[in-house]
Amino acid sequence: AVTMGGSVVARSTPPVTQAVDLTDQVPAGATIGDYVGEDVMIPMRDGMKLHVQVWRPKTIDTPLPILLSRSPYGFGKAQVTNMLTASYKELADDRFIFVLQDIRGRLGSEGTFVNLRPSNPDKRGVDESTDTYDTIDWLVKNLPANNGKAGVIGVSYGGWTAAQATIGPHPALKAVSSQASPNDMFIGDDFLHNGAFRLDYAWSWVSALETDGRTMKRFDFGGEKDAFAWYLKQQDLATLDQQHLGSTMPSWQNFVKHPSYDAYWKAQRTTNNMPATVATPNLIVAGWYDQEDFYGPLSIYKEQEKGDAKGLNYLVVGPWNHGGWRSAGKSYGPFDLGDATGNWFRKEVELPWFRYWLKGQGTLNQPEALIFQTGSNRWQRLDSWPTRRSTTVRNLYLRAGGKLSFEPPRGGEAAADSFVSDPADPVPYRDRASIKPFMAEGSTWSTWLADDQAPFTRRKDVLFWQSDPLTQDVTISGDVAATLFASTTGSDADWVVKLVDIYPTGERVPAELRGRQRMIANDVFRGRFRKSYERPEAIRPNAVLDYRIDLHSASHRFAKGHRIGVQVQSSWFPLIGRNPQTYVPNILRAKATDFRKQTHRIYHRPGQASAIAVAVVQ
Ligand code: PG9
Repeated sequence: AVTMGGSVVARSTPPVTQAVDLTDQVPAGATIGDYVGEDVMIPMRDGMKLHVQVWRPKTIDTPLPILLSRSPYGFGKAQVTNMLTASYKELADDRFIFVLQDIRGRLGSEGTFVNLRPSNPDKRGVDESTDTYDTIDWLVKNLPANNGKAGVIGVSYGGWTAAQATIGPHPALKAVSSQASPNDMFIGDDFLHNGAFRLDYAWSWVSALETDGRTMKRFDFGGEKDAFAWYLKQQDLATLDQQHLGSTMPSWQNFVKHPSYDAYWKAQRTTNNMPATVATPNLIVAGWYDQEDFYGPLSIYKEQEKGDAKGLNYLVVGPWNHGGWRSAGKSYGPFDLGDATGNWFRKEVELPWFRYWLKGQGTLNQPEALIFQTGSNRWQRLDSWPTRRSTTVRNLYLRAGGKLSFEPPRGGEAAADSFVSDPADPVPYRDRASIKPFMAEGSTWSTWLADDQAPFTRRKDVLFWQSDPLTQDVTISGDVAATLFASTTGSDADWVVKLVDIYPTGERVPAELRGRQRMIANDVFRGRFRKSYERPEAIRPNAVLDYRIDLHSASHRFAKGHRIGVQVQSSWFPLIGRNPQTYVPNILRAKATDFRKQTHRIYHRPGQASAIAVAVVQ
């Protein structure tokens, strides 16, 4: 048995954090329901030993498959109990041998932790794939009563390790389910979006995870509950780790060292490392409201699809936040989802997936893409994603006078709208009162995308367009992308675009939803990367330039009587660190004097018609 001191914050989704005592991690011979637990140290090819908890049914008559989860967060007793009795109950009731592993350098495992350790193509060294290979090899050879088949499952960091398992896979690995895995930290997942730095997430996560390998310490904001105020006070982001934690944090310093899309980021891109020809069945799972890794699973699916001649790459997108399918999933914020979507997914999709591949039981009735349509609360079984079914890409034009319309602008209308973006007074990403650090006690970070977006339209630095009330339902299904024709008096700028569903105000609408603006698609783009993520450039002041902003995709029904809305702003704090609006080579090193107020303009005239392209179902 391993003995360790200290305390950790174990990942359970959602919410993010839960303190557990490691000494309590797995009492040898402990039981949870019908399962009995045991600690094992498994040797890797370089001699390091990695810690696992093995949980198996007390009596096994017929050999069972192994289901492996690998995580940097630790598996506390409370979390394992929750897994076996609730969040993985369907699988547990069906009987698998669960193996929960601390990845290299974390908690009970030896070696050095490297955040998203890049894959080692020649496999002469070690990486998460070789560690998975060695673990499975040991397990199938040594665990009593196993059937020689293994699967890997996990959410987020654990979803990423499931994706790594498919690289140079062990022959006993028969299927994975990579859930909410990040794909590219610079382009669209936890740490940056289109080159814009996710300040609170990056700081809170790195400071919690990298202070040491054994514990996960929530950063102490010195009693400051208002994360907005705390971050605004920080003058020197490049040395935040040294100032507040007394030493450098490897990931934080990498953010400082790699301000553009260089080899450091590309080496980490999950799909740059996954095999071009898909050989391991993968059930990729994503949530429309994933506040952390939404780009990841959708882009992994899309890229893997190119090499999926055998049809082993599948996609599920449900109405969930990060990991939301591990709980009931009856609602998201104030939005009723019509059914317990998480329970349904685990019973009807995830369990049959692993029963089929690991036990040879049942049939695989899995459509290529199982997509939940928000607004109508319907699952759709599609033969591709985006669907090739009858959709037409149509532009929703931003027009003069705050009008949003499928009709393009005509000459003679006002050509542009402008606003002043002041870095000293950035637009909060949520209502100020609810901005806590994302990991803080009582944080509602996990549902922030359900927040009503209407209050932001009252700010002068948020531009807003809305359609007339819809005379019939408008359903979109597929990619969403904005093209902004924009200028700034500065030499750099961020562009934030939100597509919202505006509920009517009538008496018949539940009070909480009346006039509410529901987020359907969103993202930020850092202007300096307009031509290339590799070679950022200053923006020419006052030049009208076009920016294409990927808003990912959506499957949503805007109901009759609702309106469609678009908001454009230039800051989103402290979700996104501020852009000084004066071009500096490295924004994390920007000085207070670099931050300047600037006027931004969004154009909507013929030839420069800013618009959001959506795939409208016919
Ligand atoms: N979103 C988290 C994460 C994944 C990978 C790297 C960094 C953070 C997570 O929930 O694990």
